[in-house]
Amino acid sequence: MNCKAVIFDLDGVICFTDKYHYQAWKALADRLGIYFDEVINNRLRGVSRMASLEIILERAEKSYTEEEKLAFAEEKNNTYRNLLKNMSPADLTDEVRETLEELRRRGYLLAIGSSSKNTRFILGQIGLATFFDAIADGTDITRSKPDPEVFQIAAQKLWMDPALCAVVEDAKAGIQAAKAAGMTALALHGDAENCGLEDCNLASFSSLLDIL
Ligand code: B16
Ligand code: MG
Repeated sequence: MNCKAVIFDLDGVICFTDKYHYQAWKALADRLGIYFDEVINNRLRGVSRMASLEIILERAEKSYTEEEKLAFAEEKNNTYRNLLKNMSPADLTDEVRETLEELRRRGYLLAIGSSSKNTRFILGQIGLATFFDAIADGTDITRSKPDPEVFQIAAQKLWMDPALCAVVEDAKAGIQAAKAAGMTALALHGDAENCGLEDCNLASFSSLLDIL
């Protein structure tokens, strides 16, 4: 594989903030009396906060104004950020940390490509605030995955040809985004696995070291 840079999704790949997203959306949905479960939650992976809210509101019995929706999104984000305060470097697995360090030793450029506006806060919590060569996140983009924008910006920040970038993703929307950006798409966990668009399924995070 001709690859010089690896762009990692954050939520569901580097760390498991997905359980906190679920808890925070569930609290909001329960308060509003809207049915929400883990299956619906899977559709939120890699999707922006407002687009996630729209998916949840598909089950609502009334419609809400834009102002109300913005307030709901803020309420969810406040709950989510409170949960993120519980995270620490212990939430980064040895496997992920050692694999990242080995990739760096082998000379790959390493970046984050996440839809989350909380990316830098999360990286700080798990001790990776200054580790990556570039970060492209929800604060850089106008369109979330499956649009390729976040990965294109990550490649630009690395000064790297997209064709030489591999993306590691847990969401089908992320695999679609990587392919649309002209990158190699590596699926790990989630609905990315066997979605039919990936170039390769990773058995584990550390199997990156065998594939690259
Ligand atoms: P925030 P990723 C995505 O992160 C999450 O998978 C998705 O569930 C979330 O809605 C999105 O970030 C926005 O997050 O509300 O923190 O801005 O998988 O692209 O790293
Ligand atoms: Mg993800």
